[in-house]
Amino acid sequence: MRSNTFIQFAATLVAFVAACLFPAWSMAATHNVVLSAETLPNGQPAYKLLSHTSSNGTVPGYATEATIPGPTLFIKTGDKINVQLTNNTQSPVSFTAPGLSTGNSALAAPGQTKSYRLNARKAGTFAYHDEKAPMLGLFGAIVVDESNGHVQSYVDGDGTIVSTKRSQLSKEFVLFMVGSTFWGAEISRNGNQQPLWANPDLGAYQDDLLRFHVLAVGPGHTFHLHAHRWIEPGSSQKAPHIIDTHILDDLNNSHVFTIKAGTGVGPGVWQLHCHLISHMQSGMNSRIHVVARDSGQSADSIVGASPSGAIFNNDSDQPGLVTFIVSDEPAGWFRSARGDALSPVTHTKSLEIIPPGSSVHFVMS
Ligand SMILES: [Cu+2]
Repeated sequence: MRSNTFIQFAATLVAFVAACLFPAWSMAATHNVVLSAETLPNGQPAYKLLSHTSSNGTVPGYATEATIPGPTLFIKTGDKINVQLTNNTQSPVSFTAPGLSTGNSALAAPGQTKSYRLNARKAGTFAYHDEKAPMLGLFGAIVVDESNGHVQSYVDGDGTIVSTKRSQLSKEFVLFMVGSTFWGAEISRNGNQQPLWANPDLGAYQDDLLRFHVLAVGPGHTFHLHAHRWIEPGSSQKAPHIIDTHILDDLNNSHVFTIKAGTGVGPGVWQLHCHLISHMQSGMNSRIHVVARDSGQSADSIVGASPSGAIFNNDSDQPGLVTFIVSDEPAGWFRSARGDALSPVTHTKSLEIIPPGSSVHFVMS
């Protein structure tokens, strides 16, 4: 009895000391995230968020549909994530987040459900994706923020570096650079997530604080945004490098920065693109329109072509997008992502039928 009391006292003391020394750990949350993998109307696979519960209670407002990129998971350093993935596609899929995963990478066969575990030991934005064919659409971002709420500082018009909290951000953009396309998502100030699909036109009011999470899946890219400058992550606080271009040189790179929209340049339409000229010429181009708050113009982002948009056999008011997989397979080297479903009608997997105004996307892995 007496030794039990001592053990309880010692355990309480250890917990108290740990909470004092490592406050982030003591506030760490466990997240249970339930996902499915779905096939979008154009044949591309995508992750869909079914539920997210957190031991600290707060979760974002997710899109109700399967999206590319998949849902953006916002967590804090020290948090744990349990992911349950159900595969509703016709091919095996998986879930991995290099840098966060704790060694599990089991494939879920069609119809199967698998579980994965992640630990967020350090702050940053990390890609999660399918291991086998991530470039087709099964990818998304996990944002691990410091528990004190600080995010990347921004550079003001006069060159001053201004420290920033997440609560000050007007919007956040997630941009995946894949093949010849930017895949975008927007997270509003209140946490609501909206898919922006392929090569969207981003929107913001002048002086809005915007955080960008730029990630690459597959071969590397060089991100460049016109008219804005930001701090190179990891450069010294005293003499930070100010940049407007960043190379993402492997599968799991990410680049995160905060800007003040239009600072030093005013309202305008600014291009963002891959600086590898061949990628840019192939379509890896987007833009951000920055409008004055009193101009009466809309600061809403304009969604790009969508895998759920109007294409043959899929009616929609949105502009559609078809995707071809370019491979070394004899005869099938140029195959629509929905080639299996389409070929009874078209008698080939290499033909797509689209209305004017649609987009065509190529994936070469
Ligand atoms: Cu590129």
